[in-house]
Amino acid sequence: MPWPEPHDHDLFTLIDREVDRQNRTVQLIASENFTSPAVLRATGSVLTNKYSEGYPGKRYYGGNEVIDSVEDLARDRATALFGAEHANVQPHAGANANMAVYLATLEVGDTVLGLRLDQGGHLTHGSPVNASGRLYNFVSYGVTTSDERIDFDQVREAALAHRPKMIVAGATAYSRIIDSRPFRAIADEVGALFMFDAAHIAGLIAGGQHPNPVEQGADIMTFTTHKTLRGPRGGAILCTKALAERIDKAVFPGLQGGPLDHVVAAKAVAFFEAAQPEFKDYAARIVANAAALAESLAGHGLRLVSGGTDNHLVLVDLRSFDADLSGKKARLALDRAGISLNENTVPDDPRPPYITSGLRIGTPAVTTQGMGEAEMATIGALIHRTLVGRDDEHEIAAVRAAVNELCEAFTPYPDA
Ligand code: DSN
Repeated sequence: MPWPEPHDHDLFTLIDREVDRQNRTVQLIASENFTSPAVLRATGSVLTNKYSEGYPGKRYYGGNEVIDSVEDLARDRATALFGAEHANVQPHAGANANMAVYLATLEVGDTVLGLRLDQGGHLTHGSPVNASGRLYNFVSYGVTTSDERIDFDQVREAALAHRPKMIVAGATAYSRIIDSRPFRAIADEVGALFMFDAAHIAGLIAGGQHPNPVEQGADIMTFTTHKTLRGPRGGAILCTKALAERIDKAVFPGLQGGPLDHVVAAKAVAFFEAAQPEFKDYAARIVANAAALAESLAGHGLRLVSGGTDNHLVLVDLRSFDADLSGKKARLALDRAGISLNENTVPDDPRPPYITSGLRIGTPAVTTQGMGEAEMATIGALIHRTLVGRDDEHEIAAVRAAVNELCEAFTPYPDA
């Protein structure tokens, strides 16, 4: 075939640089992970060439006999992994999965309850700058001021006052277990649908570390496949049989065009990997590592929102540590030191979302590369050292050297 020659040096040099960055620096972004070679292989396969609008057995294009089997395999593995009645594996992202659910179940202007952005919720849970907040009447609930955990009194009061058509649970920056049962009970009391956005914790659910919202009565569970679940970038929806047709129609043709078949295949690989016994051990190690990191950070005088963690992330409130240190300033200093994480709002944050007073720190990726509790103590100390020495380039360089040395023993892609 007339493939272009010479090799695209510019682009592939950039990819090589990114492999080097991932190999030599510490990845603590709570929503990131390292996929397996099998997931990478499926993502880079010729399935990217195919068009397959529709669903298995009901396509608008020919030549889909293999793709049908791939998508069936992905759907069957997803339903088996979470004990769901139906799966849609086509959403390109978690945001698309959430928007498809709204499109399937709500009319424009309908009332929905969701966790407020600065309390740990996601943009698609009704933020005014997101389509969810512009199209639907989202009413927010939050966390308590006392223990910074979901305030179920607030959820129930808001539900009784506003009679929502749907209640959305789930979070993007919340470090505690979310019990679906009180949400289910409140939804039943007001006749609302109950959707759980498990984008962050899908891998912890699959690995038996967190309760399964499907088993606890959620009508719908959305999730992403690339965070704790360790698959390719993408989203998925689980639902009851009763909602299946509406959900499928909302994903396609409602919201998206053709599915990304190479990504659907890689999702199937990730579901297979997550069903293996060793994935339970992996999920347990993510949680243990987050607890160890929390202990180290708290030991260095950093305040943790809610006092700690039950999942894969820690949310640090920097205000009591250093009133001048915003989340953004801290993140930029840590970036220079080779530690990647993100600034994040903390509950009732006085700073805007692009500055923030907090840091969100996650352990899925470092756990995948084999780091354990001893390394979490080291990373906690290096984060503290960077925050204190953020204006001293010698200190930053010293931390970066220590990070590089740590990563040498845990290189995620040594053969890349
Ligand atoms: N960007 C994802 C996260 O980091 O949590 C959510 O969209």
